[in-house]
Amino acid sequence: MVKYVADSSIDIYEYKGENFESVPLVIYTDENEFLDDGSINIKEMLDKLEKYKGRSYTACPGTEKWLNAFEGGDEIYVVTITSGLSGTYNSAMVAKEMYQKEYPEAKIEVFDSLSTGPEMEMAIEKIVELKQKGMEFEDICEAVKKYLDDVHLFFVLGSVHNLAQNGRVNKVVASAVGVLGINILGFADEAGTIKQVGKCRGEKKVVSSLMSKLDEMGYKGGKVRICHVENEGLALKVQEAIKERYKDADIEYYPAGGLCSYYAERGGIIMGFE
Ligand code: X90
Repeated sequence: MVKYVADSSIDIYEYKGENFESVPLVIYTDENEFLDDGSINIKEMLDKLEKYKGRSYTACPGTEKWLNAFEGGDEIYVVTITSGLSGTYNSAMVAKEMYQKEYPEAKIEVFDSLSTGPEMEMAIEKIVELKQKGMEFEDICEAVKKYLDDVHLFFVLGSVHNLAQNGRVNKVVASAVGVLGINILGFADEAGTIKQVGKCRGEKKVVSSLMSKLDEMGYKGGKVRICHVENEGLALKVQEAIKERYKDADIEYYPAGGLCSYYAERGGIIMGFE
């Protein structure tokens, strides 16, 4: 059986009736635990976190959660959040070894997205597409690695409080924390860590800065996937701005899942593009 597996930073919990499984990360405060299995009420979680004065943190899935998701599969494609910011990839790799000890015939590939959210979703789309074309396991693996080199990730965040609290952004970025109304524009760099590329205030500026960054990165009308944290308005504006220049561009947006909502925080958007 073919299985498509990703950790929950992918933002989706099912994929077009395919044999897809999302493996949950967990978001913690000392009072609450949010298992990112699609059941989190995002608005409630964000409200609670905003009021909460103590520390909050996240944890990657343990190997047993991966093994559960692999169970029954003999051709398994796994996409994880960047190994540069999370132990998720490592734990998936350990699970892969354990699974293959038990089922030596099973084929498993774990792709380190060096990214998160929409870029992972785009990888799953690509894998399913190639599989449906009848491509072989090894060829799919090679093609998807190449594809991930050509997909990039941008994000716009109104706050990096949770990223900073958990040591996932450097001091320069963190120094902008708490400056109200300022948005941080950044991207996933080659090492799969967070690079800030600018700051801006106001939606108009955000959209125009994003557009010029897209140009700089060589965007030419390819596929775009956007997840937003309670900010459908901004996602729509970005879509419109891109469609003005590339009217046939394949663009979709959707609400972020638990993990990305926690780190991107209310108002944030994350965008993957070819
Ligand atoms: O607990 C864990 O192992 C999970 C840690 C995840 C930390 C980073 C999540 C970032 C989510 C922020 C904007 C996009 C970042 C680009 C990544 C290279 C979203």
